[in-house]
Amino acid sequence: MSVDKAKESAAIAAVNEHINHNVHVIGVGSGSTIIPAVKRIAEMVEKDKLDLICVPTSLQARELILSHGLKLGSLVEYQELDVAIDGADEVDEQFNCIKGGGGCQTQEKLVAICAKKFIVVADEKKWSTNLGDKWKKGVPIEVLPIAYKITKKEIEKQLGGEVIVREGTGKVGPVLTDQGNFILDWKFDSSKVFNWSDVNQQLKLIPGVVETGLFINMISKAYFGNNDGNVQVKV
Ligand code: ABF
Repeated sequence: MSVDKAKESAAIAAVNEHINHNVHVIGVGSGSTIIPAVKRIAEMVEKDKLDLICVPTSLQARELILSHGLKLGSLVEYQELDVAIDGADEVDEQFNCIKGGGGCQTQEKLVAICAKKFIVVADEKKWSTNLGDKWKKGVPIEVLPIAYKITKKEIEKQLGGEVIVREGTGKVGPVLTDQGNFILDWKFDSSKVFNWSDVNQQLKLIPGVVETGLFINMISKAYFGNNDGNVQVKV
C-alpha cells in the first residue's frame, strides 16, 4: 500500500469519529491528506443528510468544498467551529506541530483557534520525537512582502539557522500566499533544543511577521495512518 493509503486511512478514521449530526460548522484544512477527508464528509452529508457548513483554510480548501457540493462558510460569518480537520508537516511528542508546507498556515491557524476541537490527520512519517527530525524544510513564516529582507535578517540574527525565501517552480520570484504575502522557511539547527512556545512568541514579535507555522498546544487529537492502512490515534 502507498503513502496515499496511509493518509486516506487517517483522514477517514478522523471524519468517522468527528463528523456527525451534532456538528454543524466545521473547518476544512489544506494539503493532500484532507482530500480523502472531504470526500468522506461529502459521502456522509449525502447519506446521513447532515447539515454542514464548511469553512476553508485556503483557496485550495475552498475549491475542494465547492467541488464536492458542500456548503461554504467563512470566518467572517462563523467564529465558532465545532471541529476543524487539517493536515500537518510534522508533529512532535509534545504535540508541537509544524504546518505551512503548503503556505496556508495563517488561515489554518485562524480556523484552528476557532474550533472546539482541532484534529490533525497525516501519514505516520509526520510523527517525530523532536521537530526537525523528519521535516527538513524548516518553519514556514508568512511575512509582509515589504518586510521580507528585514524579517529574514532579524530571524537569522535572533534565532540562528538560515532563512530561505520560498520561491515557486522555475524560481521566478517569491511565492505569494492567499493573502498576497511572502513565505520564509526558517531552517533551524535541529540538533539544538528549542522551547517552541518561546520561539513562536519571539518570531511573532518581529515586525513584518504575519504568522508562523508553529502550532503550539493546539491539537486536540491526531490520527496517523501507516502503509498497512492502520491508524494510530494520539491524544
Ligand atoms: C496543510 O497541508 C499544511 O499545513 C501542511 O503544510 C500540509 C500537509 O500536507 P499533506 O497532507 O499533503 O501532507 O495541512
